[in-house]
Amino acid sequence: MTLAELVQAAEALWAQWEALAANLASLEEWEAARVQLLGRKGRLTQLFSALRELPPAERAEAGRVLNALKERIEAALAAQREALAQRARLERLAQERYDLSLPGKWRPLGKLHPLTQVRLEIEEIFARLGFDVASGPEIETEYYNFEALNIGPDHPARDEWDSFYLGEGVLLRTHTSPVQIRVMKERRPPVRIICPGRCYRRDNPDATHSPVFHQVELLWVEKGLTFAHLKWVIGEFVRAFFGPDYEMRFSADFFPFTEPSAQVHIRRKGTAKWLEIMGAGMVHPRVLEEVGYDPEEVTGFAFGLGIERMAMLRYGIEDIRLFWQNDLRFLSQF
Ligand code: 2NL
Repeated sequence: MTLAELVQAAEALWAQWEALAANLASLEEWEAARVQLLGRKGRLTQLFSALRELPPAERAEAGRVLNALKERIEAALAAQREALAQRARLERLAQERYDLSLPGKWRPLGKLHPLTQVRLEIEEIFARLGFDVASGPEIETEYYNFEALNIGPDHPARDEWDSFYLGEGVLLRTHTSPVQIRVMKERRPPVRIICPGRCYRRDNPDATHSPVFHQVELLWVEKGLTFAHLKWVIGEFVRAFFGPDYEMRFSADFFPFTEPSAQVHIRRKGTAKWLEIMGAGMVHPRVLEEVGYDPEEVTGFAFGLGIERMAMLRYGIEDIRLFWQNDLRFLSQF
């Protein structure tokens, strides 16, 4: 091969590259072209090998020609690669474009269970009156659940059938009163608390009974408290929870842990039916003594209400089992 032939071959190679470059459609094709031209067995490499066949005097000139060609091809390849990459990016972006006419994904909003809503509402009412929220264990001993509350061993509520026993002297609490016993033993009067929580009784489920239910109990112990203060607190609650259209009535009742004891009814003004909303009373002196308070020095009152019952009265729900069936047609109404 002569120098002239080599220069011609180099020009032919450039012409070939230009034809090839015009048709490169993808990065894969670009890579194939690069290997064809610059690869270890590529055309340009072959031309460089041909240098050896030239007379030594012509090799420098031929080398310059080939190196210049190599630089041009490399620069052209780099430019081509950038153009192809840009095209690929634009194509991908075009495919990714959002179609704002597509329907959105429907994500239903969750909300609190009606019993939770009612509990929080009751907590807020009493928080405004200065009561703290206290809680305690659902697994209790007979002492806290019964004995400290003046419920002796022969009281019918101690019967196996009314409580879930987990072992000797250990049971699921049947009310939240044991929380109040625990708090009173920990603190000195004045004590002003409400105790919301889950309770358990061995009732057969029906429209008004559930073996698991929720209670809020209230306790206020301080010097000089009377039944009149109890009526005031309950009256404030009735007005806040049921509204101004209700009147309230107390009648005599009995609980081992209060004396005197009462049940409280409310009635919408102008209607006939009285609805029972809670049991209440002045804390029995024996209960005060049991927690280390002096009944000659302080008095207290307490009441207990069922959260399910409050929710049923408020919303006109006739079957307590609806709270546990988790039917969204029911739950979504609250
Ligand atoms: C009801 C009646 C009541 C109490 C709960 C109570 C707690 C202590 C001391 C005295 Cl530590 N009393 N709690 C008092 C009266 C009634 O609940 O029928 N609830 C649904």
